[in-house]
Amino acid sequence: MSTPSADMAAFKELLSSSKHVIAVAGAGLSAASGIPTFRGAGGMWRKYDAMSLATYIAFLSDPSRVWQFYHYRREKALAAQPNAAHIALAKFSIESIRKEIAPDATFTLITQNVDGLSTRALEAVQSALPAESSPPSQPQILEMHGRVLDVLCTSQTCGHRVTDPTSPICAALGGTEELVESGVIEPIVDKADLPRCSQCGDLARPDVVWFGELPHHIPEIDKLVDKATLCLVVGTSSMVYPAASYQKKVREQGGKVAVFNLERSQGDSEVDFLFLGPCEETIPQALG
Ligand code: BV8
Ligand code: ZN
Repeated sequence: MSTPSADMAAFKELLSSSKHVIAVAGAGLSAASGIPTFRGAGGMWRKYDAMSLATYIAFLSDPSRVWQFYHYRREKALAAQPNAAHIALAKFSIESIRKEIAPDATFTLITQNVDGLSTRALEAVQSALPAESSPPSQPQILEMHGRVLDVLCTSQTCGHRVTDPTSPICAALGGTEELVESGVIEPIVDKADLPRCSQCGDLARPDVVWFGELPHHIPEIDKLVDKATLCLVVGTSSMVYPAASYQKKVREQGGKVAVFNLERSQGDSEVDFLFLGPCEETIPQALG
């Protein structure tokens, strides 16, 4: 396998003749917006490995700690703005704009991120344009791991889910986000004071996909991956599955893969293009 090319002109040439493009994004896409990545800072939140908190078992055993982790991430998401990479990907998903760059291409962004910034970027781009003449031929964004501002009732008989942007989501969690920095012993928030379901009053959980849970939109994503001729991999360590498996699948079916990352990531020595640098710079160059 030859080494990946860093020739942006050659990539733009390929993009202009691509038929079915997907982008698989991870936490690095939102880093420039101030959202901590999973493995940045050693993947730690307070003294915990972030990955160990993103599980249902962790929630069952310590809902206070897990809710403080998600309250911290909610507040980060609420304070953040989409960056130039979110905007460039959003513009590329608008058919009238994409046609200038890749006339025959379809495009969907598949994001692992739960911060909602890609959706906010698309809404901002769409509001600045006249309405598209026809609806997009396929979904523009698929948030496969859910959204951190969504909450889900833990009662099996209720299961009410709602987007709740309230800050703080409940009084008892207010102010705990500061404790991350000072590293003080975390408070224990009584279960009764944690977020409750607005329908039945039972304990609510963050409505994100935890490890061991099935990601959203899998059948749709599998179809898009199967027909993809070009896969952009943006700001992900490519260590979480099934998202990490898509680039290899596209390559195996004869498609091309371009990685956009600040540093080397899993599987990137086998790809066609590797653009090392901040994606908030390289993605606007690539899609502009
Ligand atoms: C599942 C929501 C069954 C919560 C998250 C094989 C197949 C299927 C499953 C597995 C498998 N092997 C193992 C599994 C199990 C597991 C898994 O992958 N484990 C890992 C640890 C090995 N997967 C699951 O459990 C998944 N469910 O498999 O169900 C199934 C599946 C399919 C079909 C049928 C059945 C569910 C996984 C979802 C977990 N939830 N998020 C939350 O956010 O709290 S994942 C979590 O990690 C985040 O979403 C995050 O996005 C994601 C991945 O991390 P990255 O995004 O890559 O972030 P990271 O910090 O690692 O890297 C950041 C990168 O950005 C770095 O490379 C850095 O260099 C770069 N960067 C930084 N700044 C910039 C930058 N790049 C460019 N510019 C910059 N400025
Ligand atoms: Zn309920």
